[in-house]
Amino acid sequence: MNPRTASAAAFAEAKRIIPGGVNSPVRAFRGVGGEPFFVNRAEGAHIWDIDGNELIDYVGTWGPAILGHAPEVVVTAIRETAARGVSFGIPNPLEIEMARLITQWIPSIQKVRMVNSGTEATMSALRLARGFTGRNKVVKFEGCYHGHVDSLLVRAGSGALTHGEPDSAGIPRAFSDLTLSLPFNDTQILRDVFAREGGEIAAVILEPIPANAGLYFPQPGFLEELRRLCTEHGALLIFDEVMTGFRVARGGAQELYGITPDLTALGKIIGGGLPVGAFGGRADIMDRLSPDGPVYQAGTLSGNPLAMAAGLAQLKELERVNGWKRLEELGATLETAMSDLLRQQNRGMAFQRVGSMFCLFFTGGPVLNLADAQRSDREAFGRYFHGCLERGVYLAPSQFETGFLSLAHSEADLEKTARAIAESVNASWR
Ligand code: KE4
Repeated sequence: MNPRTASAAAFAEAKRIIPGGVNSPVRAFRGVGGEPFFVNRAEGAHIWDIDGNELIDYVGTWGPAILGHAPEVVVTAIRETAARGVSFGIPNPLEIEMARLITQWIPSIQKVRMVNSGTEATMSALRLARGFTGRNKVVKFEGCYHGHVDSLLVRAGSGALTHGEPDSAGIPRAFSDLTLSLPFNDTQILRDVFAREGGEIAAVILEPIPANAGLYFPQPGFLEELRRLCTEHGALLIFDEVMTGFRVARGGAQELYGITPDLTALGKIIGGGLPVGAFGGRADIMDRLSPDGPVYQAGTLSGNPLAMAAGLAQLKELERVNGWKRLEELGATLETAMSDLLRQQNRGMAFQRVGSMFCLFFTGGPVLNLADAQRSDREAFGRYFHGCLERGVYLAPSQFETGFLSLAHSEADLEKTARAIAESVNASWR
C-alpha cells in the first residue's frame, strides 16, 4: 500500500470546515481507529484512493452499489436523462414508471411516494402511521437504525451505536418518551407491551433483518407474532427495508419471510447511487397523505428524473440478469471460506450472512440481538479491519455495520478477500 499522505492532508483540511471532517459520522473511522482515506474513483467492485491504492470494496456506498460502482447501464441512464433536464419539480413519466415497478415487485405496496433518503422515508412513514391511527406511541427495537429521525434515535444502531450515542442529544424528552425501544427477537416483552398499551401504539417499525448492529435475523415466529399483535391492536407494522429492499430478494425481506407489513420504507438501491428514498403500503393509509389527506409530506427533489432514471436502470438490470441468484452464489462462496476459517480459529467469532449481506462478529454466536452484538471485541475488530485494509480489502469501518457483495465481485476478489481476512483475523487476536 502507498502511504496515505494525500488522504491525511485532505482529512486535515476537511476537519477545518466539515464537522468531524465527514458528511456522515460512520465514515470517520471512529469505530476502528485511524483516519479515513479519500476516494479518487470507483469502478465495479474496486475503489482507488487519492494515494493510488486499489481496494476491493465491501461497503458499496452502504448498500446502493448492488451492481458494483459506476455500472454502464446506470451511468448511461444518468447521462442521457441529464441532457433533458436534471430536475423539474413537475410530474414526469419516470415517476410513474418507478411507482409501477415498486408496486409490482412489492405487492404490499399499493401506493408509493418518492423521497430523497432513507431517513425521509421512515420519518414520513411514521408521521403517516400516527396520522392514520390518531395514536402517538411508536415501538422500535434496540440496535435497529432508521436514519436520523428524532423519534427513532432511541437506542439506535449504525453510527449512533458506533459513536456511543444510541440516544442522540438534541431530542426533546417529549419525543423519546413516545418511543418504546424493545429487545429484538423477544416475543414475551412484545406481548407484555401490547397487553399494557397496545391501544396507544401507532406503529411498530423495524428492520426485518437488523443490519445496523452487525447482521442478525428474526427467530422463527417473531415476525409472525409481531404481525398478529399489530393487527389485533390496530397498530401499523412498518418494515424498514431501506437496506434489505431489492437486495435480499426481488421483493425484499417481506418476500423472504412471507410477512405483509402495512407500510414499507425503501432507499439505497432504488436510487442507483443517487439520493432516493420511498415509502408506500396500503392504499387506504397512503391516501391520507397530502394533497388528498391531512398528513403533510413534501420534497423539492422527490421523484426527480435523474434519480428515477438511475434507480430504474439499476433495478431493471438486476432483474434482467437475475442478480439475486448470482449474489447468493457469491455469498455462499464467501461463507464457505469463512466457515473454514472459523473452524481453524476455534475462537469466539461468528459469521452471519443472508444473500449478499454479511458480518463477522468478534464474539461467539449466534448473535440474536443488540446485547449479543455488544459483547464483540471491538479492539480486535479494529485490528482486523486495518489488517484487511492494508491487504487491499475495504470492509465497513465498524463492528456495528454490515458488508455487501455486488454483482461486480469476482471469484478472484473473494479468494483474495478470504486470504486477507484469515491473515488479519490471526493477527487481530491478542
Ligand atoms: P439514509 O437517510 O442514510 O439514506 O437512510 C437511513 C437508513 C434507514 N434505514 C436503514 C435500515 C438504514 O440502514 C439506513 C442507513 N444506513 C446507514 C448504514 N448502516 C447509512 C450510512 C451512514 O449513515 O452514513
